[in-house]
Amino acid sequence: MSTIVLDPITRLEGHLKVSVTLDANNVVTAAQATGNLYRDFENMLIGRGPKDASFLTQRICGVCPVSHAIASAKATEQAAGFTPSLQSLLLRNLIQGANFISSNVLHFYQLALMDYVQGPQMHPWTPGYTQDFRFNATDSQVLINNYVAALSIRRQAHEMGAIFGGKLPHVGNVVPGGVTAIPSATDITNFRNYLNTITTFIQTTYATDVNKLASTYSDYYTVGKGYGNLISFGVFDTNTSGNKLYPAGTVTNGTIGSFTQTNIKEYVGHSWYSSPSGSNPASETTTPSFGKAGAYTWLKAPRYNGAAYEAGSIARTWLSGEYRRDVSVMDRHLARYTETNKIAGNMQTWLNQVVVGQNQFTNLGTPASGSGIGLTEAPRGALGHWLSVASSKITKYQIVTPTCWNASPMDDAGIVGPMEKALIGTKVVNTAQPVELLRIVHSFDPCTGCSVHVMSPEGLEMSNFVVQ
Ligand code: NFE
Ligand code: MG
Repeated sequence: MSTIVLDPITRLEGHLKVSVTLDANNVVTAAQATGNLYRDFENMLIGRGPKDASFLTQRICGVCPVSHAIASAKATEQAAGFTPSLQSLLLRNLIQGANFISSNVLHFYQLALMDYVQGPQMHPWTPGYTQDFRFNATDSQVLINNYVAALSIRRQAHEMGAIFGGKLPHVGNVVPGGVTAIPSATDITNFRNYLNTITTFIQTTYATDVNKLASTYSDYYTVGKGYGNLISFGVFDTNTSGNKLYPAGTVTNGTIGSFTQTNIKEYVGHSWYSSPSGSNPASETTTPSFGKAGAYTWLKAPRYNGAAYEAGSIARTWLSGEYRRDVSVMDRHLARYTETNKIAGNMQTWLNQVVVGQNQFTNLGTPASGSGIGLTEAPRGALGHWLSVASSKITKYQIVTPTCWNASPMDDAGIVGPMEKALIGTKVVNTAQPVELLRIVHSFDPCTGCSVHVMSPEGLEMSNFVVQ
């Protein structure tokens, strides 16, 4: 029996450690994912004005801030009994769509692809692993060129989103009451020009590269398999009645079911918290307790009806029916591509529906009391904000992020999180270069900045790679 500790895992957002135990054949028999960062957003929001939360919670993350703004605005709007106009929903879709494209392109090219392509012998590609690179020199060079081209596409996706968002990554225009931007004809033309350029990249370069990866590494259709349980809160409103491009729902052992937020509970038996375990976020509290016996992470363990569920593109595309295969490393990459293309196509439709010069923003008063739940999807999956207000101040705020679903620790019933489950059973060919583990972790596109909303002493140790 031996162990491998990867800490920190690079090319993801935040600080994540993964520890695995191997048997005599170098097959993973146990895995622990550790979020090494504690940030306290849920407590720091208490006592503040609810309308400020859409600005503050965006600072959880620079990769998915738009989804936090929308979840927060929705929670406050629900507490105020307000439904935004169609124009506001369309503008939110366009800003959030730009952010999804930016995030998914970033993930494929900058965060994941270099697990499969040997980069030039320079930073940021060195030292890097040398294990199991299968592309020939010509293909490798093409992929590296596209890595660079993707940086420009990502910038353009940000510039596109900023047309209606005000700026990016953290937008100023998405607030409770709608979207404050009043689109001009020039804004729409500029947005469309960006969207056309980006769509061409998605449909040519990204499509070619993700399919090339899938055919060259087809064995990864059987690596990193999850529970087969998927969850989505639904995203991209297509009308004011709640219809969405991607519906909310669950997939449980391959069977599609409904989604009811009251079935969500968060467990902290193996997390560094002393607050009660097993509460729905509406009644949950967050009390840090670093070093708690039996705990190994700052992430809580959200569960749906007591089971672990995976969130992300694969959940959305499974429920919408556009990618309904399996759940493996390669399926996650293909699902992410599939939805990126679909979102870009639908952004053309939403752009056509936007009315030039129309201001449908409502300057909401601060709700004096009440509660609200804002559910949406971030690029990495299901995102919820649970809000309670009394005397016009926040009295409770709970956030459950996609990476909390995916990189969650073992819960109180002994069920491990989806990423831990995906690691177990993996054969590591060369324990000095456990590239298989890196590929599995990266396929989830984890973000620990989001998921552990004070650096621990451990977090200060910026490089520690132990193979025993
Ligand atoms: Ni920091 Fe996030 C997304 C959220 S986390 S990236 O997408 O919420 O999983
Ligand atoms: Mg939380």
